[in-house]
Amino acid sequence: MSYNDAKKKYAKIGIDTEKAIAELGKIAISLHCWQGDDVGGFETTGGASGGIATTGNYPGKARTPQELMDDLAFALSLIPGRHRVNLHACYGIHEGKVTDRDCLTPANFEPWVKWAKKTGVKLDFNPTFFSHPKAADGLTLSSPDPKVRAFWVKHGIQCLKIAEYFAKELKSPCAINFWMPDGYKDEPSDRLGPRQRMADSLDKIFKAKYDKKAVVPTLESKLFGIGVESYTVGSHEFVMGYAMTRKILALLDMGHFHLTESVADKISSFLMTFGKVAFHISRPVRWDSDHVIRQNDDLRAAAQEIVKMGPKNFIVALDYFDASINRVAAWVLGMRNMQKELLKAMLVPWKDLTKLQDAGDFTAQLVLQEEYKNYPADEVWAEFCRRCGVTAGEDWFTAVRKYEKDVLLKR
Ligand code: RNT
Ligand code: ZN
Repeated sequence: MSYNDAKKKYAKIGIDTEKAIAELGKIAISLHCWQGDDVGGFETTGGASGGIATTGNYPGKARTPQELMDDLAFALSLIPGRHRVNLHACYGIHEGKVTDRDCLTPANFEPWVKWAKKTGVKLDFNPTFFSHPKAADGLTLSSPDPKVRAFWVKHGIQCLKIAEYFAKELKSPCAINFWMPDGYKDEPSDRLGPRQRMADSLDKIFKAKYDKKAVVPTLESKLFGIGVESYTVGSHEFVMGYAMTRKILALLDMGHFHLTESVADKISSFLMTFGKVAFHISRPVRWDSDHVIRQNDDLRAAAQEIVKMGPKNFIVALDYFDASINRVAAWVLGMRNMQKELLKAMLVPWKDLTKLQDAGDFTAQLVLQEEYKNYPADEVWAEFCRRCGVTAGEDWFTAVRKYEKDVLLKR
């Protein structure tokens, strides 16, 4: 079937594929730099800690800022559309001695801004409250030690400045996401104190002066992490309460809930509460394993909600890290899968299906929901890719294989 045939078939159910292609082209997804080096960063060679873990030892990981920038640029060349890159504070660039987290400044990120301008991407940001000696006991903003808390508060404030610098330089608001691993392995005696301390620390951070139009803080909740199985300070309820009362955004990570919970179902309520929803698109397998996202039911359901509620109301960032496969392929596949699901969601006549729902015709609703899954979305995807000058099918992987041979395996 050609694109024109597909276009006609969709027109019969009231779908304008041209509009879908145009809409998809407008959606910028934030590509997470940390898939490129297993959440390593440029400060230590210690690897990730703080309740998150990468597994696998696939060759070719980026070891320097230049390698990570090159890999990211190559990955972006295989992804249709214009996107964003999401940096973590531990990816600051240091001449000689490493600047500690509480003293990071925009200067540590100048080469990234230069690179972003050259590559044509905007930047998002994250303070890094893990992989650091002052986070070794698993507590940062909620630590009972006021000195530790003060250190991390300062880190948060410095990161707001860096986010503002990104926004101004690149002329695009910068989302800055706060995720703290704080929690306890075993049942704590006091569940309230750490949460009060964390709220107080966050208040101190957000009291700092920053341009509220340029910098968009988001707060990410979590159910549990490795080593902090019994209690997470920044739980879902904590984050909802904090974000609502302080008027910042809450961030949903698809791996941070019980596995039988539908994260997609939370979106509409979040939208009603906050007006905008921030997302970490991930794939938990049995736990928050951060596998590369696939075109599965969870991703489809999330994409459908994003499309129905207006992509402009969402901050969509990817968050996974698989060290057992080619890392560039992991980026490209994940981004393309996200885009494919968004496109498929745009090619469903939701208004008509809603009429069936409201009329109580659940048989027709079920039948059509299933039948529409087999409509020729692939042809529309191929046309979108063609117009973006990017390979539509699996041939992008041939380019990755070549890059692996020529660049990655030589590291
Ligand atoms: C961890 C959170 C967090 C991190 C990144 C690296 O469980 O999902 O978002 O994955 O900040
Ligand atoms: Zn996350």
